[in-house]
Amino acid sequence: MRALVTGGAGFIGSHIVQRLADTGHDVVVLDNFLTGKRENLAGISGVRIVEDDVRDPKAVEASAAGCEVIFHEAAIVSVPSSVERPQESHDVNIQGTLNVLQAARVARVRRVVFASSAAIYGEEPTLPKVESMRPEPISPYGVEKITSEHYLATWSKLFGVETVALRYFNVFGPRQDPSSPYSGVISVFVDRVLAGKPITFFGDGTQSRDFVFVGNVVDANILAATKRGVSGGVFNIACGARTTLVELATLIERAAGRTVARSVAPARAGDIKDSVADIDRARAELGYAPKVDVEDGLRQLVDHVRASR
Ligand code: UD2
Repeated sequence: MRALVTGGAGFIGSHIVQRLADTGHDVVVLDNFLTGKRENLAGISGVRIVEDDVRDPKAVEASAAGCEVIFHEAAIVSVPSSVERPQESHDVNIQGTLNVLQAARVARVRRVVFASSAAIYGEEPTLPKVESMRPEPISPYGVEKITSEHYLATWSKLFGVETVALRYFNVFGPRQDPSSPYSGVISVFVDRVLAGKPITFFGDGTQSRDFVFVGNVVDANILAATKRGVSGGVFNIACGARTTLVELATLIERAAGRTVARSVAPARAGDIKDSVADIDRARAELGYAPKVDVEDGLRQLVDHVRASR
């Protein structure tokens, strides 16, 4: 098949592109290269790269022509930047999704698979998070993701475009950029441990997350693109297991074969204490199973970062 991956030069997008290309599919990448990198696609053959923006409906429409599936990964992924610059975040994360859905309609794309987020659950304290819970986003980013989900479900009802939304929890793996102040904690800790530098817990390190290796997320995307009878659905994508930051630091040190100093700093404003997903729906309806657990994923990541230095 031919597939369009928006944000295909980014962290998660480039892994989807790689899997598609490795399994013989034609891939079109639409990326504005603001945070995506050409080097993320280096060595992947059979990929057509379009340098343009999801905010431009014509660009999305042209890229979608002849595609059977769209994986919509393009987004401004930072919660804090959505708070600081809500208009820009809105334009990319909501208008971008609408443009993708319209392009899918015009180009008669069979299915759109969308990168949603655990951020839609917001302050809802119940654990684990189940898809049937009422969304209570507490950031513009969360609002943008749940709004996009509503657009997807509506396009599937109104226009027959098949849609699936995947609510990613804390995704980690190779190519996640550790250099921004809001980089995922695993990318930061791995970078620092391998450099022998101290790590900092924002808070006391007892907060927990459901960390999921990017390879599992790619598996979920392929299933979401191909499984029959799931159109209009939303699915948590995680491991269904909780790891505290203190446990995480120890696992990373073990994988790296060295220890570093640990310090604490004040908790980040708006930080949630614990997050873990119920993944029963994804297991039952998509046939999803996380093949790589957190420990294995950390080992793969440490090896990758070490080799690329
Ligand atoms: C994740 C997603 C975000 C959104 C959100 C929804 C990532 C990278 N971000 O944010 O896009 O979906 O979930 O709830 O997956 N921390 C430290 N030290 C550090 C860096 C981070 O203690 O050097 C803490 C941080 O305060 C937080 C935890 O680690 O308690 C995880 O932080 P994160 O930025 O990796 O991810 P999160 O859960 O805030």
